[in-house]
Amino acid sequence: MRSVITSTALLLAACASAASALPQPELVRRDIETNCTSIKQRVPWTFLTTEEKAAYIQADLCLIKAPSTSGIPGAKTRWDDLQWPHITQTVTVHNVGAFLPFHRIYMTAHETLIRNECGYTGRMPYWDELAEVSNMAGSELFEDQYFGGNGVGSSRCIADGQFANLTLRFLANNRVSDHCVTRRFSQQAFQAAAQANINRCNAIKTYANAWTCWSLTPHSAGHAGVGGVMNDPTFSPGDPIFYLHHSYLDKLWWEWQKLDYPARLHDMAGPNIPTGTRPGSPNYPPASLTDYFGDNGNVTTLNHNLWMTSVIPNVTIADIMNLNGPTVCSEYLNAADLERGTV
Ligand SMILES: *[C@@H]1O[C@H](CO)[C@@H](O)[C@H](O)[C@H]1NC(C)=O
Ligand SMILES: *[C@@H]1O[C@H](CO)[C@@H](O)[C@H](O)[C@H]1NC(C)=O
Ligand SMILES: *[C@@H]1O[C@H](CO)[C@@H](O)[C@H](O)[C@H]1NC(C)=O
Ligand SMILES: *[C@@H]1O[C@H](CO)[C@@H](O)[C@H](O)[C@H]1NC(C)=O
Ligand SMILES: [Cu+2]
Repeated sequence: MRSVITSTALLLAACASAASALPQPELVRRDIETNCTSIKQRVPWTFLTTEEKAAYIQADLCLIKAPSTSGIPGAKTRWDDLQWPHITQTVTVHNVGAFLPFHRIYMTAHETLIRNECGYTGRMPYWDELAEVSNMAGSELFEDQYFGGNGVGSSRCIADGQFANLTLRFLANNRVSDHCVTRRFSQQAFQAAAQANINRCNAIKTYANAWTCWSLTPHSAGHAGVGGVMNDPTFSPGDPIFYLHHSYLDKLWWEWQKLDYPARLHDMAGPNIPTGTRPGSPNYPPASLTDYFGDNGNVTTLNHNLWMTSVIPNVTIADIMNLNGPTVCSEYLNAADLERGTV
């Protein structure tokens, strides 16, 4: 891990020359001392080495080829097993305070599987959406040797890239039916990744108000920009690009948390059932989902249980609030720092 002295020196140097009144997350110290001993790095996709890129794709393909071990009806592969926590809990992990925490631990669930079951040893990539906001379709991610490009024809199935033949199983409401990975690129929808939308969220002081901001435009950019499977609230993790998008969103939340350190390490709030969903209505979550929250009320708390079905053990929101803590034990590196060679 990089020394605290280096980070502090950087911070002081940066503050001295900072002219803007806007929050500047990249200038905030990144390393927070914890019991996490071998911190794992997350870098923009384009900063992975060629070997890491190939190994990362191979690791996802390994999960796609490996037989399911979960016993979930309809699951055939480990990729299906990994999708299940998101499929079966869609109504209680979106439009709620636990939205960002759930997706933070979900990134770790994916990382754990590719490292433990598929031998991935590289750094984890995120999609640096802001850097690519002017030309999403031109992203290196969509090249043939990686994630492939836009959907084609009336089916919108992807026809090139390393996941061209990926068959997904799960649809909404736990239904099972084989389908392909579809995409329908929209550069217009991707514009939501713009800096102004990030600034707007960073200017909000409490999680109670900030979580909805993050869940709107910065979140919609990757989903609606890629379109197809990615634009479905339930089965979007079927497209391997999902993990790079949500890791980026997680980075944005983490940067917001560090804007008021350490207070925001413990700032949790928001409804635990989507607002406007009334008890007794057809979309009200069943007791099988709500009974395990552990919130003792209708507000999301640090005590909230995050369930990754059989993929990795349950944790609470308290466990994942500190990205550098022992549960996630990761840090995000910015393109600018990597280019300057300061990390
Ligand atoms: C680190 O671990 C020690 C011993 O297990 C514990 O007492 C301490 O609270 C932990 N510190 C953090 C920051 O988690
Ligand atoms: C997909 O399947 C087709 C037909 O079997 C095959 O030619 C192609 O190489 C496969 N592509 C990938 C990326 O596996
Ligand atoms: C929780 O319920 C109370 C009482 O019905 C309500 O006033 C409050 O707005 C609710 N809070 C959330 C976060 O839904
Ligand atoms: C994890 O959470 C789920 C959902 O509440 C629960 O059914 C399961 O028993 C929990 N697992 C453990 C080991 O506590
Ligand atoms: Cu989601």
